[in-house]
Amino acid sequence: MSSSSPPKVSRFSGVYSPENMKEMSLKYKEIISTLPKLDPPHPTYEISQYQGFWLPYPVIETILSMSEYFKAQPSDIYLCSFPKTGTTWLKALTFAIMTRDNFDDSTNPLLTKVPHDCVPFLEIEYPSDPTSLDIELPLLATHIPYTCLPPSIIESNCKIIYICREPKDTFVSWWHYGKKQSETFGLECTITLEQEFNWFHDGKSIYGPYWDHVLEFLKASENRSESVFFLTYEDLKSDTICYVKKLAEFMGKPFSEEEVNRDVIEKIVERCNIKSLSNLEVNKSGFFDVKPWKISNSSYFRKGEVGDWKNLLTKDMAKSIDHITHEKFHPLGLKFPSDNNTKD
Ligand code: PAP
Repeated sequence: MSSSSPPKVSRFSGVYSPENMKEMSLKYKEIISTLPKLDPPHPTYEISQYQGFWLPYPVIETILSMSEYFKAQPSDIYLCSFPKTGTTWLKALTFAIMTRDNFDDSTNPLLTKVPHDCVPFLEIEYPSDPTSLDIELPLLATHIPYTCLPPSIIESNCKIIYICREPKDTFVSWWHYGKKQSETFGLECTITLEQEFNWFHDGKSIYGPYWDHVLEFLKASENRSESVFFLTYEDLKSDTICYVKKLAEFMGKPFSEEEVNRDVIEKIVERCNIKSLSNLEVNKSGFFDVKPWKISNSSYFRKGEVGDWKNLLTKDMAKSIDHITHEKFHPLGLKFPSDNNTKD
């Protein structure tokens, strides 16, 4: 290595070989076989309850392995979220903030890669090859709940950014995503809206309970405010420029006056808005393809609106979700713009 090469970043303390991974996997599978299973099972994914959360088997395996071998770097920033709460947008914005000096308008990777290929997911990359997370850009993402994060993330006091979204919109986004995935791969969608809704409502959806996922990070942001930044999709939508500034400050990359005068913030916001991203060829026709996952990039971009639940949920469905949200979130002061919409 020449003296000018950047130091090798290593986030895996084990010895990587496909054989080792297989052996580890067997050990973890044994543990997973003892965990409570969803009964009756979900027709499209297998989940078990681990530390209070309903997680796919491969994710539990990854959590167990990472608790032993994942070595977070103190400068890492982790983007954490429940599925369908704004992860893709947050990835694009933080990647653009972090790399703004590295690329110009024609070379930005966001033009040719889906944001999920710019910022890796722990639970997707780690199982296929944990050394693939030895990346230099210290920006990583995960849907893993706070209590199940690799201990080294907390011990190293890494920065965490958590994005949360109103639960009814989160559920509706998930529902459409599932349908789109089925359509893309020519599969029949055998689940009814009511069934899927009941799983979400009862906390038995993938990575659920949604409310506990959010609360753990919200509490962490209160107890460790210097390390955990909590924001909502709705706030980000209502004043994107203000939140991009806050994100940059939190990430230790504040915008200079000169950058502000050059409209650097506005350009980042524009590049990452849903219209710009969804119009790119890579996001219209490409696939996010990391075995065993294959997801059409276009399924990450739908409407990107606040309040779309009104077009799908019945009044009773909305009320029952609002009831839980009121009980769980209001005591901690977390409210959404549509909170009062289903009151009689
Ligand atoms: P993931 O958990 O699978 O990564 P995630 O990105 O968190 O998905 O959520 C997808 C939602 O974010 C979609 O919402 P919708 O179904 O209500 O439309 C998607 O449209 C929205 N989204 C994606 N990119 C953006 C963006 N740049 N700005 C605003 N919303 C976005």
